[in-house]
Amino acid sequence: MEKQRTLLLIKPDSVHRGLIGRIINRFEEKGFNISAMKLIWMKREQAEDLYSPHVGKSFYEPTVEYMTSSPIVAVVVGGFDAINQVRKMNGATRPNEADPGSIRGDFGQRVDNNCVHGSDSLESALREIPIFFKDEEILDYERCIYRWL
Ligand code: IDP
Ligand code: MG
Repeated sequence: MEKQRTLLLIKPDSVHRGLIGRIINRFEEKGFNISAMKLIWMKREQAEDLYSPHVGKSFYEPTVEYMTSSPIVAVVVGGFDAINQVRKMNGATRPNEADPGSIRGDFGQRVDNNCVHGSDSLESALREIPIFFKDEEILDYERCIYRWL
């Protein structure tokens, strides 16, 4: 198993509902590193770039509108098998199909307000992270002198 970095977004509905801390907490409890984090109001170009694989689908434009409608938190989560683990912890795309215990399963109801985003593959993570972070904004825990985990 290899260490990976993945993009987690805490979507507008979650920020609005005061769930930032509880969502971050799940990944901290799991032992993942928060390698970068910022509260931003996503620009339209960023949302279009993020969802470019979905251009032409019926939900593309509403999703771009939703993601730019109010602030979000962008996070780089790092750790072993982080890409798949974060997707699992986020839960199925449709919150009504997401398992209880997952973020979408516990906090969401509708697919168009589904709480979080997680990169779906290594290729996606490598494409998505730079939409939000410069290389130097992503911290390397391997450099820490003291290790607690
Ligand atoms: P994912 O976020 O679980 O990777 P994707 O299929 O990549 O799911 O879809 C991207 C986002 O587009 C979803 O998280 C959701 O916000 C939105 N979306 C996907 N399918 C629908 C739909 O059928 N109706 C409305 N919004 C959708
Ligand atoms: Mg996706």
